[in-house]
Amino acid sequence: MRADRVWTNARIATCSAGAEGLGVIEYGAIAATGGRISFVGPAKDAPGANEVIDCGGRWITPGLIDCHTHLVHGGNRAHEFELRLAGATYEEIARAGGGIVSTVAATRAASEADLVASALPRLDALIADGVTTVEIKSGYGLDLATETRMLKAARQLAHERSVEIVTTFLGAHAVPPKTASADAHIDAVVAMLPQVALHADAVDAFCESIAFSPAQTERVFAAAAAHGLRVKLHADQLSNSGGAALAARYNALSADHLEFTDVAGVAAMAAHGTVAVLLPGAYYFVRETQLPPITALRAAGVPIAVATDCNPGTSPLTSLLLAMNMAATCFRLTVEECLLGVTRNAARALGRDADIGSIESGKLCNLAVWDIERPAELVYRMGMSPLHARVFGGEMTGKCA
Ligand code: DI6
Ligand code: FE
Repeated sequence: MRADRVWTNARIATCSAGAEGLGVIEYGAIAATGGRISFVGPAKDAPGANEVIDCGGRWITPGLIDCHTHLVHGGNRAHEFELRLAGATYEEIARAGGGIVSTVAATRAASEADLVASALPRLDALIADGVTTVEIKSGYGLDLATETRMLKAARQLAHERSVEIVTTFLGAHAVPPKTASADAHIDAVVAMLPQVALHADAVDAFCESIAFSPAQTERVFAAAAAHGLRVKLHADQLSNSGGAALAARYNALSADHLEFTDVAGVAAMAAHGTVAVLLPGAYYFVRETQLPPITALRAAGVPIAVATDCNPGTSPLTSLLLAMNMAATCFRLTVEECLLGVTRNAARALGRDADIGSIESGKLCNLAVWDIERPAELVYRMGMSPLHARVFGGEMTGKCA
């Protein structure tokens, strides 16, 4: 069958699950029909097409996936950054009423249009790194109206740019001001779920000594399950509260951060197929020294993803390529682990692996075309994107000639 478009003369890292390593095809071609991949293989076997694009030997990877961000929020926290430079800790700032709640005030004051407008430059930065799918969490509204507005703004971004947006309800991010207790806020989060479920693809929580206990997290997870939503968790970032094991017990798509996760947590994740999402930007920005249990995750065969955690407090990072570099430099991930971490495993962390994350027939034709000699260059550079073109749903969003 004649394809709509064929990209030929390319070196392809398919990142497909059945392949060795990155699943490289030298002298390869990819065909798109109706927005999906209809062929991937040696260029000599490619089908005829209405348009043939010669990639000049460039590399093609799946479009990158940033599977953990807080991209939509009001204001910024550059001032707190200055305070931290002067010696204050993240916990001290949070306990003194700064931190997340200061972003809550700025977000509550922002309209949906304001939220879209302020997120767009951050989204454009990710897109310039070859990103085609972005997960965006709520969690800076903490009331029904603002949480809903954040999720709607996030979904609106998919109409502003050629990008797929996956939304996550993070109502249990912090206890909002003037709330009697953390338990009272969990009551409110559970009550919000029926309405926010219309705008969210999954549910997340911040399980931590400065946020919510495992018991409170479980109440959120139970409510999410009752609404048919999969869960994820900010787990064991600042201390080990057994968050990773708790997430796994609820068949979470992912457990994220994991600096303080122990071997029992890793074993539980392996048993339940929960993806480990590593967030080296936050590790770097808060100057953490406790490394996530990389060796144990590898040994247990837990899929590892890498994301920016783009947020105003602990990771004001809008480069997924730099997150890959940090994962390699700080966490000693290999080039292959970094690239699979922002493609195949990131798709799995979003429950989207049937449609995205690798270059395979039937999946959406979301690609990144790179001006590089070898995949290691994607991890090696700091501050320059070698992106040549992006393909979203089979359509070129940049030139490739
Ligand atoms: N963990 C984090 O690192 C961010 N949220 C979370 O649950 C911090 C968000 C912020 O400080 O605004
Ligand atoms: Fe986060």
